[in-house]
Amino acid sequence: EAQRSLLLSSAVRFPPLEGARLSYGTAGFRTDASLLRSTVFRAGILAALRALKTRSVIGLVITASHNKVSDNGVKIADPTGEMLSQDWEPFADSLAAAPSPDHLLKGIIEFAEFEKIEFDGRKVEVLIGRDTRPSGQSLLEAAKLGIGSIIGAVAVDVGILTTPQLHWMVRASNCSTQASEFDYFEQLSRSFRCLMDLILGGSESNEGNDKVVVDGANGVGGEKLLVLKEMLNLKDLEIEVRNSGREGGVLNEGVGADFVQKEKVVPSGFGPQDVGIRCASLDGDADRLVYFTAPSSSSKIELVDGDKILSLFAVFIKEELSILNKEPDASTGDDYQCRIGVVQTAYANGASTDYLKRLGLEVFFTPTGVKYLHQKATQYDIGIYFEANGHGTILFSEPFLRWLDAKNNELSSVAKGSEQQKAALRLLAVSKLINPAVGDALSGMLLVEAILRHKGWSIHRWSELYHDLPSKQLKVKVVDRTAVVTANAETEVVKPPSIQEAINAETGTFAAYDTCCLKAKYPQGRCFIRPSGTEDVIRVYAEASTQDAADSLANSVAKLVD
Ligand code: 16G
Ligand code: ZN
Repeated sequence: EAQRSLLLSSAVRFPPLEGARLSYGTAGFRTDASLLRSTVFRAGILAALRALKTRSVIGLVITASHNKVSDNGVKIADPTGEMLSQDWEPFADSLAAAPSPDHLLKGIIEFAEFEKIEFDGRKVEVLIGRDTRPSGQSLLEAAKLGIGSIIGAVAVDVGILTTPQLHWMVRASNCSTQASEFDYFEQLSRSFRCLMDLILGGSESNEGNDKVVVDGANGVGGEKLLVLKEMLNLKDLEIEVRNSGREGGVLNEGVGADFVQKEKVVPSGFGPQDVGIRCASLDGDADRLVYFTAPSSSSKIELVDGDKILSLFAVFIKEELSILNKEPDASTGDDYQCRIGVVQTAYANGASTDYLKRLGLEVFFTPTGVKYLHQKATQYDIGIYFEANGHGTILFSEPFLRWLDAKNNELSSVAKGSEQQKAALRLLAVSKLINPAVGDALSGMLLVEAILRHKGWSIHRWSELYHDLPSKQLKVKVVDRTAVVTANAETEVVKPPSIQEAINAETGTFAAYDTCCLKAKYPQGRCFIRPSGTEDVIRVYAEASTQDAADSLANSVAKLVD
């Protein structure tokens, strides 16, 4: 009864949205910030219920990532730091859509009964983090009230954080006592220094290569990187941060990883003075990372995207594993069949997939959205996942890490200081450096820097791992994006039925008996369409052996959708 009246009294303060109906998409709820208060209040209730259900610390992040500064959004992090479990998404949608406080209350009671959630007053915490958007403060208050309207749930404001920091803190809170932002920085800097100590001896001279310039998207990432840099106190790597937001630039406006990856031009604040220098760009909440170099003549940058970061990580991990498993003289006999898997989406450049397969790796495709990639990656001993847009990380299974630890202990008595033992230590350091909850631009960047240093590679050498196939992305505005339904990790349209045939005909995917006499319309052509998870559009992606061909394929398929 007390619970009912508490909920009703706060719910009346957050009238539901008229008209606009939000759904908990790939990135939670996201829209213009002025429309979000009621939704964030309800997301607070959702997070509190999730905390009661799991009896664990839950996270609530207020961010709209790479979207414009006037937008905002809210999403929930589960106890492991992963995205909210997908079976709760329909409930999130119905909470957000409840037309009145009474409906809201009724929905909550029914769901709580169904999920057997007990309101026994035992204390559970919800950590609230937010990005630098000015609307964050008022949405934070709405989230607090939502959480506070569930008896037993306590809102903990952890301030302005990158999205991956919040996910990391939720995960850490549920398995250790060291879960503060300071602990996050400590862990990153300790494991990075450890990794650097293990590679310095073997690497070639790195002259001219000891600097990286980072575009902070005028968001939270630049500021946090400056803190991390202080703690790292590096002598052999200079990190210069631009667009940290301190200079007054606007969040994501002409800056940031999304802008750089989509437009293929330098972000503002970068120019001819940076030719030849390794540059990196974070997105507005620092969960995406891309690298690039400034062009000397043409206006297009050389882009080193998520696929190439993935490839760099894969090459390195594979090499370290083979060092670890070679050297039979030092071998302790207990071999472990480590399953490495690489997870990509259909947006991955075809050249990257070919390259990874040539390395002998198992490559798996999932639909777009971190929750899908992450889940698949957990099925391997070492699962490496990345979206082309720069979001990704490496997951290590518990059994593998236990084996690695034991292996390292044994090696330290029989083969102390050997390359084999160093490989074990390097892999252990990587597992501590990389964020196990979600893609993290800061930890990802430190890992890239360490690997480049280890291999003595410039950004050009890295970029030359393979050559991207020319590609083109378009979006077509539609009234109802749900009319398009896809299968096979979004590579095939199943509804409306005729579209896939038309795409095949356009791409030149003929039945086998045709290929001997017909020349493919687009050599290396590949094209797919999918409904966006964040906007009312159908996205078109095309790839072919030349830019003109990719453009023309994308254009003709876009016409099919219109
Ligand atoms: C969200 C997803 C991102 C995906 C993007 C696609 C998360 C945390 N973020 O930003 O992974 O690439 O949506 O957007 O899952 P789209 O569906 O509009 O193309
Ligand atoms: Zn982001």
